[in-house]
Amino acid sequence: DSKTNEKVKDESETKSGTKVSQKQVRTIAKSDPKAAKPTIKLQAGEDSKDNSTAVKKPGVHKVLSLDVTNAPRDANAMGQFGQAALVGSNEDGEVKKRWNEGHFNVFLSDKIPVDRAVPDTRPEMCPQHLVHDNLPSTSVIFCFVDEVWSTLLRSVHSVLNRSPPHLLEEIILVDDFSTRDNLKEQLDVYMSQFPKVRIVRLKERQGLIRARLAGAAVAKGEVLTFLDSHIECNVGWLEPLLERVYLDRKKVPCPVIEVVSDKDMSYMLVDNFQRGIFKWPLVFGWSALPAEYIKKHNMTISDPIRCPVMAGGLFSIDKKYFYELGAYDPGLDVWGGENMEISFKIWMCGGEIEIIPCSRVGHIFRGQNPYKFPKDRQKTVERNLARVAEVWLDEYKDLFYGHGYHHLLDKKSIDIGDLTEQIALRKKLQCKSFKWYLDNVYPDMNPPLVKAEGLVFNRGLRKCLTMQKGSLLFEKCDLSKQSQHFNYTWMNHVHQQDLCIASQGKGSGFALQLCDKAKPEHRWFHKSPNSALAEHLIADFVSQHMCLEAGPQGDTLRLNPCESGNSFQKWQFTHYHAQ
Ligand code: UD2
Ligand code: MN
Repeated sequence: DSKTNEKVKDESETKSGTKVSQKQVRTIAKSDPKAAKPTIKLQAGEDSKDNSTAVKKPGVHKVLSLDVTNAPRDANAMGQFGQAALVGSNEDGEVKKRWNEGHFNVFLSDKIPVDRAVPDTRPEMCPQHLVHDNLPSTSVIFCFVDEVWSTLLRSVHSVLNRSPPHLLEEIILVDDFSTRDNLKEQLDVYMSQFPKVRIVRLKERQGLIRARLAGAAVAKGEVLTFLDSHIECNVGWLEPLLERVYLDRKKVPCPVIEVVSDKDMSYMLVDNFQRGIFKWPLVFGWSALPAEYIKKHNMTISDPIRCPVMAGGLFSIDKKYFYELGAYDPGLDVWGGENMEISFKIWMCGGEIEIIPCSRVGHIFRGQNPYKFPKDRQKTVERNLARVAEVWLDEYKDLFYGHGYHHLLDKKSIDIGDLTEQIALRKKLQCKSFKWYLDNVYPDMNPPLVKAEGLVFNRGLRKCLTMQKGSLLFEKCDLSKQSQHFNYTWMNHVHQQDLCIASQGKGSGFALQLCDKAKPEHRWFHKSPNSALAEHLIADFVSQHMCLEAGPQGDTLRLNPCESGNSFQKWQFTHYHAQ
C-alpha cells in the first residue's frame, strides 16, 4: 500500500489527560424532519454467503437509511432531531443534583425521547454508496456499569431503529455488576419486548475489558460490534462497517464518533478527516490528516481513514478474527489501555484499523468516570498501560516509562501481573515489531530513542567527559573519539554502551555500573539549555537532589548541593532531540 510510507505531520488536536471529545464540534442547525422518515429499500438477496472469494464483486444495493420508531414521533418533544434540550429557569438545582449519576445532564436525558431522531450527518455521497446484500450479521455488545436508565435505553433503541434487522443478530447487554438495584428488574421487564435483546449479568465487577469478553463469548453473530452504553447510532451506521469486514476480515472499522453534548444533549458534528493517534505516555488523542496527505491520495470526506489507534469504545470486528488475535488481554482491569492493546495488536499482527466516515455514532463524552474503580483509578490505568508497554512496545517502552512513569520500574511499587501468555501470543502470531508499526502506520510520530547524545561538555572546565578503563576522566573535546560519546536516555541514564554513571551519595561522587532501570541512583535529571537549573546533572538518589560537579583541576567528579551559577556543575550534550 503506497499510503503506508506517507509522512504525516500536524498533530494539532490532541488533548492529554483523560479521554476527551473531539475538538471543534459544531451544533447543528434545526434539521429537516423529513430526514428522519424511514426509507427501507431492500433488494432481492444476492447469491449465498461466501466470504472466501479473494476478489469481491462490487456492492449491489445502496446503504439502507433506516430510521424507524414504534410510535409516531413527537416533533415538539425536547431534544428531538438532536437539538439542544432546555433547562427551565428554576431547574438548575435539579440538574446539579442529578449530574453525578452519570457526569452529564441526566436531568435532561430523562426528558428527551428514548427514540428521538437525530440529524443525518453523513457526508452527502454516503447514501449513494453501494454495499453487498450478503453482509455478515453482527452481535452488538454493550457493557455497562450503573448506566443512566434513559441513556441506556436510547442507546439500545438507536441500534434497533437504525440497523437493518437482517444484519442485527442480537443486542447483548452485559451488566458489569451494577449496584443500582432498579436497573435489574426494570431492565428485564423493559427489554422483554425486544426478542433480539439479551442480558448477561456478571456476578462480580469485571471492568469493561472482561465484560466485553463475556459478551463476545456468548455472541452468535459473525461480527462483533462493541458500543458504549451512552451512544446514539446515526442513520445508516451499520452497513458501511460490515461492508469493510466483508471485503477483508482483517479490517477493523470504527464509526466516526460524534458528540452528544453532556450539557444540553444536542447532537454535534465533528471535523472531517480525524484519526486516532497517541502521544507519550500512551495518551489517546485525535489529529487531522494533513492537507497534503489528503491531496496526494485524492481523498474525499467519505473515504475510510487509516487510524493508528482507535478510541476504544466503538468498532466492529470479525468474531473469528477477534479470537485469532487473542481478543483482549484479560489481565487488563476496569478501564483504560485496552484500546492501545488492541490497536497495536491489530496493526502489528496483520490487520488494519479504519474510521469509516459514512458510519456515525454520537457519544456522550464525560469529564469523569461516573462509576467507582475497585482500586485507585490512576494505579489501575497505569498498570494496564505498563502491561501493554511490556508486551508491545519493544525498545520504545522506555519512552513510555520516560514520560512520567519511572516509578513503575520499581517492582515493589506495582505488580503488573503475569505476561507469559501475552508474550507467547505475540510470538505465535508472528507479529511485526513496534518499529515497523511506527514506520508504516504512524510515521509522523518518529520518536527519538534518546533525549540527548554526543559529547558531554563541562562549562567550567571547558573539557569533555571521557570513559577510559572503566573510569571517567576529562579530555580536550574531540568528536571523533568514541570514548567521549554518551547517551542521555528516557530512563534518565547517562551511559556509554552498558555502563551508567551512578551517584553514590553526598561527597563520595560517582561510580560506573551496569545500567539498571530499576535503580534510582542511575537516574539523572538534566534539562536542555534555557530552563531553570539548565544543564545540571541532578542525581535522583534518595531524592537529595545533588548535582554532579567537576573539580577545578579536572581530576575529580563529585556530588555537591546544586548551585545555579556554578559553571562546574553545567554539562552540555552535543545534540538534544525535540521531546
Ligand atoms: C473510552 C472509550 C471506552 C473505552 C475507554 C477505556 C469511546 C467512545 N469510549 O472512554 O469504550 O475504550 O476509553 O479505554 O471510545 N464500563 C463497564 N465496567 C467498568 C467500566 C466501564 O462496563 O468497570 C462500561 C461503561 O459503562 C461504558 C463503557 O464501559 O459503557 C466505556 O466506559 P466509559 O464510557 O466510561 O469510557 P470512555 O467513553 O470515557
Ligand atoms: Mn463512553
